[in-house]
Amino acid sequence: MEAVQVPIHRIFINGQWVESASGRTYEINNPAHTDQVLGAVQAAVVPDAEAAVEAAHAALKAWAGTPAPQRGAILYKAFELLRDRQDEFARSITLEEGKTLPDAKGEVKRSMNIMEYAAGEGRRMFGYTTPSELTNTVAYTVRRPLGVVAIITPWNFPLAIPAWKIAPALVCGNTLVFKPASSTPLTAVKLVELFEEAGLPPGVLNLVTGPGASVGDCLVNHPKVNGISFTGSTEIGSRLYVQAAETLKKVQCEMGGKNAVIVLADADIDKTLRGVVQGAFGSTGQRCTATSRVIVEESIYEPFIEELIRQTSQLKIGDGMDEGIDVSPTASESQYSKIMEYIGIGTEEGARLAYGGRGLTGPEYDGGYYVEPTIFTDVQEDMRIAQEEIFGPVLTVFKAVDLDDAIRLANSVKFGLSSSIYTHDLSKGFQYVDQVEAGMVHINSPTLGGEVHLPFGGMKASGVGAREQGTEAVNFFSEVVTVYIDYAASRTQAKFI
Ligand code: UN1
Repeated sequence: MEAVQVPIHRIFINGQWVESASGRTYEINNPAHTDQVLGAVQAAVVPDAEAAVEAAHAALKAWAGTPAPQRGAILYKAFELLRDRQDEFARSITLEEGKTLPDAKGEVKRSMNIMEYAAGEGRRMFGYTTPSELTNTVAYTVRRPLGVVAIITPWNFPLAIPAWKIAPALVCGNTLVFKPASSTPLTAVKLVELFEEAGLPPGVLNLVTGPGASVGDCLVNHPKVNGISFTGSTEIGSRLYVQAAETLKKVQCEMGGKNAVIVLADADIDKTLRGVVQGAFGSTGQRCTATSRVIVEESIYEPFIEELIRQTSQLKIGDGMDEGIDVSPTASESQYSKIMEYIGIGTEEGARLAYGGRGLTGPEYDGGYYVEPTIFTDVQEDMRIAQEEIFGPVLTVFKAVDLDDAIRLANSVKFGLSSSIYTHDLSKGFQYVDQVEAGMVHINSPTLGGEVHLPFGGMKASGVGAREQGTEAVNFFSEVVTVYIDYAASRTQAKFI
């Protein structure tokens, strides 16, 4: 076959698109058709990361000194550009990540919301004033940027997660080094181009692409990096947290989940099933808020499972670019292998494979990383498939005696990201809200997603540091400075203790 020329993208340092010091590039493939090469990007190395940090450091003073409403205006321009190019961005996401086009469009819309919201924060960079206990004294707080911040993002939301970190970080006056996941850098390149076009000054946002470890280590250890916002696995996040402590960086890690839906006997079963099926198999289960456990009250267990299997069997599996697809391929070969390995583990552990479980082959599927939506029943809470994050279309089902038992099961994992209950019993719903160990709690809606003006994140092994999005993001990306002014200059020594 004739070699097709693919675009080779550069990294972005100090306002210039440059080649990596490594002199190496690598190719990105479409997970639905692995022989389709979408483009090539630089395999950045430590000197690139160092140059990016230096550029960010040099740009910091001027950007931090730019009034926040002006910083917000640049974000608003970037929002408008994204609004104009929604379809192009959605296609880019589907091509490199594999999610369905409607999901990708949703991700773009969410990213627009984030940028629009963060732009407005430029006019709401509030501190507060309060009476001092001393005479002739004014006391108030102001916000300052953290400084140089490293933004490290995963492959499953190539646009939205970068957007929800970068936009608030920029409006708070930080300068950034952005390191996207090695398998989804193409949408990241587009996002950085968008900010460049919106008028961001050189050095404020720098991009390094490529496989992680050494570049990531450089950013995490670098003395000129003041903060890190990371989304990814609990394993990498906890290592990063330890490492960053050495230089006392501010850290925000958004990590894994093992999110449960509790279904009580009084729930509207039809709506519940739609929420569970969407939560478990939408986006091919590759999101940290995906539903991976469903805990069903005993009295409705059998009919619920029967209907769950029936609805799952109707899902249409295929290339995310095609119309009417519910479940698209997993994002990469390593994802595919990991998910298939867990399906094997579940079977060996003695859970019952009630539906699915196969990697799909055949003319429609060859050349893509397709896994069938999979349901395990008779799952014991100490099994690995009940405890570990699989990050794929695999749902484990549990039976609970009553609400207390269901909450106990929901809390029986190390994670605490998102959770949901389906019930019309107000009292039970509120007991659940009080007791469930999760950072995001839903009643009668799926475990997925969130609104951009509300905090996003989890407890236990799902997150450390401040929540993302909403006003919490501004709290993470800024330092609060407390100011006392003795305007009569009347005191010779401090009066408060
Ligand atoms: C969502 O559920 O809509 O990596 C967003 C993840 C999460 C984001 C999920 N940080 O899947």
